[in-house]
Amino acid sequence: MSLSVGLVGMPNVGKSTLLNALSNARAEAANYPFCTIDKNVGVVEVPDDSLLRLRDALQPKECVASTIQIIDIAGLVRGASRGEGLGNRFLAHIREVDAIAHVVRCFEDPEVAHVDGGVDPIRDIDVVETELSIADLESAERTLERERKVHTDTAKKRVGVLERIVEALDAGSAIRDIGLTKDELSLVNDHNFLTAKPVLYVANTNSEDFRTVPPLVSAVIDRVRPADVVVINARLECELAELPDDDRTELMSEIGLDVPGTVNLVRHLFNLLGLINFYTIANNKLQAWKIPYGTDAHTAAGMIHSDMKRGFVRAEIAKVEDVVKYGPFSELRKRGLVRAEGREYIIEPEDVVHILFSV
Ligand SMILES: Nc1nc2c(ncn2[C@@H]2O[C@H](COP(=O)(O)OP(=O)(O)O)[C@@H](O)[C@H]2O)c(=O)[nH]1
Ligand SMILES: [Mg+2]
Repeated sequence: MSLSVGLVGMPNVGKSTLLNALSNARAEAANYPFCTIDKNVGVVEVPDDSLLRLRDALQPKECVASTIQIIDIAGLVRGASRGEGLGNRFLAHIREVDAIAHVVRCFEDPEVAHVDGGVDPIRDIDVVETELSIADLESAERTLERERKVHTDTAKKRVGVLERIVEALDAGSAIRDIGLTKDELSLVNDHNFLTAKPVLYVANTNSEDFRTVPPLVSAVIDRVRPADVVVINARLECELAELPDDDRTELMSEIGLDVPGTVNLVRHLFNLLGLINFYTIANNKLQAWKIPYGTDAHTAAGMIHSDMKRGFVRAEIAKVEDVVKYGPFSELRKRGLVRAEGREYIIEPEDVVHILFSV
């Protein structure tokens, strides 16, 4: 399972700089609109305190964190839905991601050109969201026209949902905000509607003091409420990433950060994707596995190995805290700290999982 977040936004807002800071994948950061024509992909480890605590306690030979993919999608401009600025290709890339991190420029810098005049994150948000909505509207209307000529029950249901979608988009709402049920959405989501995807906003600032919120960022927070806004200084994060540990800690405390902005961002993206981690320990290997929150033990077993799903007998569940305190499962069993659960058990955060199976 490879889950991905797309960095979406106007050109020159700092998307590639951000991906650089986030991963080793070196996207080219240049002061030139459209410098990223092909999508750039970074694979980022999910920062995970529980995994580190388990590692310190168990000292396994190998420790594997879970990862998410971050895709740098080239800048969107006004008119993208009509094909401006390589628009349709960019929109197609957004269609493939599971969630959107909408990067907005909140930094002034005379050296960095702005495609639409001055720095104005609210206008930028409007431009990008309008383009995504128009793309969805066109695709919904096309399908609606086609489905109205079909007279099956499913087609009728699809028409009902599509009519609500068209009405909402016409009124300026995003599909994610109109309260469609999962079933309703799955009836029509072969389109991979852009405005149905979960979104958070990344306010890229020049700030060197994260104890206060710059005015432009406040404006963004007000504009997008109740969506999540992550404040970051992408350029500074690139420098942070290259510093030796001591210097990094010192700089972070100077600017008022408890953790690097990149770590904070990836945590928010992980939540945005609706994921949690569970853990396995086997053959001296400790591993974190990401799953959508609400996944049952049987499905989770299948992510580890298809045999474990096929031959599933039961899942033994312990808690991270107990493993950290008392050590491996053999020790926990003696203390009555291991629960046996069946295939329907919903995996919870902080679960350490041992699947019993027989094939
Ligand atoms: N001053 C300042 N410049 C930045 C910041 N983030 C990115 N830039 C610069 O803005 C320009 C465009 O950044 P880039 O990451 O290529 O933008 P993209 O088009 O959104 O991918 C580059 O010259 C970056 O160095 C920032 O936080 N502050
Ligand atoms: Mg770029």
